[in-house]
Parts: sequence; structure tokens; C-alpha cells
Amino acid sequence: MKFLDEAKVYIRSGDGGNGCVSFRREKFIEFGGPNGGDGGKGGDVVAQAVDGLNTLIDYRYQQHFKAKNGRAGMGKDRHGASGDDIVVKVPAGTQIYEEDGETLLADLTDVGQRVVLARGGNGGFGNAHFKSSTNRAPRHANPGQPGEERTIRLRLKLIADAGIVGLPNAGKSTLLAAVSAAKPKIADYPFTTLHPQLGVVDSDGREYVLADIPGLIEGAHEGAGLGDRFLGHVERCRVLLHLVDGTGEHAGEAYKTVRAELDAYGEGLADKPEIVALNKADALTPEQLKQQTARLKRAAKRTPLVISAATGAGVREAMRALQRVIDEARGDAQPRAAAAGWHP
Ligand SMILES: Nc1nc2c(ncn2[C@@H]2O[C@H](COP(=O)(O)OP(=O)(O)OP(=O)(O)O)[C@@H](O)[C@H]2O)c(=O)[nH]1
Ligand SMILES: [Mg+2]
Repeated sequence: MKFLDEAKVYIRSGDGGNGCVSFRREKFIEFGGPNGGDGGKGGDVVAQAVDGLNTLIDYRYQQHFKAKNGRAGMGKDRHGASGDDIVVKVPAGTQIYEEDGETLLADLTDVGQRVVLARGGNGGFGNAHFKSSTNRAPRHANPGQPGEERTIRLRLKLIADAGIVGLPNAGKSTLLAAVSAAKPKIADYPFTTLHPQLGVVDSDGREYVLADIPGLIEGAHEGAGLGDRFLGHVERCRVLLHLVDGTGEHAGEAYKTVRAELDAYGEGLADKPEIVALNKADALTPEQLKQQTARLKRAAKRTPLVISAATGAGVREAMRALQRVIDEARGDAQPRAAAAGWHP
């Protein structure tokens, strides 16, 4: 499936319908009085997080969203119909920004959550509305109010409980494939993974969502390799699994390189709970394993888990370790980033 995590969308709410000027005209009834109806309200543009989506790819093909206008009022006190709203459907985890890309308008983290992005214009009052004891035959009505138009930016930050980070080739995708039904591309060259993948992990009968993102290299925060833009997809994770390739040159250096990129990225990534695992243990001699483990331990200042994504050794324990951190975090019910308290 194609993946897109940023999109620019132009939206416009509906105009309100005009009020109507009309008088009752019937045979034998003099001074029938004003009977112009009000115009209908224009439709709103609403964004809603929906189930079953995890990309913004649809917005590559459709970038304009216009709600319907309200209908004009008519004689005989007939009000115009309201215009239909239009719903911009997005995956859970989508943040909505002003055109500048910096001012957050809304953060739709849960399926079903919705926010009005542009309100439809109110309909104008018909002349019947202006009837009073001093003006029994008003000859004016209000025009409908125009809708609003604006350009917004959508930015998807996937919602996963845990995220795998590491250098290219560390075996991140191999691990995701081993523990979930996801079928990421796996190959022995760097940057096999070009966009994030999600998998559901069943750990002792309980489930959580694990994200595999493209590998990071030194200088990713300055755009090296695929850059660090995909780190946005692990921003919301409760725990990171830092995977280090045991067959690499120096497990400690590999660890530090990735940590430096997490630091440079910011957004609290460096402070997230981290589980450290040395991968590809199956391909190491006992001496190499000992040496790499010691290096990684020194760099990470803790004893790493030792696993093989290929044979499955140690993998179950690693998934349990993630589950424990997730359970702890779920315990102290974190307040959801509210829809930024924003109203148009
Ligand atoms: N021997 C051995 N090879 C492994 C293991 N895990 C992964 N590999 C191999 O390492 C290579 C890279 O694996 P990937 O899962 O594609 O690595 P990745 O971290 O997703 O790489 P990028 O997507 O490029 O960042 C593949 O050839 C895998 O078969 C392991 O536990 N043991
Ligand atoms: Mg990969």
C-alpha cells in the first residue's frame, strides 16, 4: 500500500443562503405583510479520524474540499435548506496545522474524534424577520454570510505503542515480520524500508502495536539517508526498542550514533523508555558475542537483551519487556493531547 504522511488541503465551507424579500399577495387581502423566508446555513468542513486508514495517500489525489452552500429563502415564509457538511476523513494520529505548518489546529488521536475546520456561513434573514410594530412592511432582507476558506496541512503521526529504531540493516523489519502478521520488505542492503510499517504483536494474549521505521544514519537530522522525518511516527510511542546489529563493526558506536540522532530530533524521543537489544546473535561466535555485548553495555549503560530476529531466540522476552513498559504507561492514564482547544 502506498504511504503518505503529509498533505496540503484546501477547504471551503458553504456560503449562507440569502434572505428573501417577499410580500403576501392574495385577492381581497390588503396589506398581506412580508413573508420572505430566511436563507439556509452553509455546510461546515469537518475533519474526522476514521478506522481502517493509516496513510494520507488519498490526499495526493483530492486536495479540494468544499461544503455545499445554503439555499436562498423564498416567499411564503419558506426557509432555504442548509448546505451539507463535508467530512475530511483522516487516520487516527493525524495532526492538522495552519498553512504555515506550525500552528496546530487539532490533533485527532482517536477514531471518531472530529473537529470543525471551517464553519458554514449563516443564512440571511428574510424580510418577514424584520417585521415590527413600527415597520410593518420591511423591504430588506440580509444576504447570506460567506463561508470560510483556508489551506491546511495534514501531518500523520502513526499511533503505535512501541517503535523499533536502529541503523539500516539492524534487522528491524525482520523482527517486525517475526512478531506480527506484517510483511515488510527485508533485504541485506541499507534503506530497504522506505516508510513506516505497523504490526500487531500478540504478547502472552495481549496485543500492542509495533512500528518499524526506516533506518537512521549519522547526520539523519541534517537530511542524511532518508533523514529523520519518519521519527515523527515513533513520537507517540510509549517505548522504543533500540535494535543493534551484532555483526556490525562496533555495537557501542552503532548505539551512540542512533542515540545522537534521537537527541538531535528532540520532541521527547531521547527521554522515552528504551529497551536495548543486540540482534543477529545467531551469526556471531561466542567471542564476538561477548565483545559486542560488552561494548553495547558500556555505551547504553545497561545490559542489553540478546536476540536473533532470524531464529527467534530471545524475541519473546524482548516483546515481553516492551509489553511491561506499555502496561506501566497505560496504568497512569495519560491525558490525550486534546484537540488543542481550538475553535474557528
Ligand atoms: N543472521 C541474521 N541475519 C539477520 C537477522 N535479522 C535480520 N537479518 C538480516 O539482516 C538484513 C537486514 O534486515 P532488515 O530486517 O531488512 O533490516 P532493517 O533494519 O529493517 O533495515 P532497513 O529497513 O534498511 O533500515 C537481512 O538480510 C536480514 O535477513 C538475524 O537475527 N540474524
Ligand atoms: Mg527495514
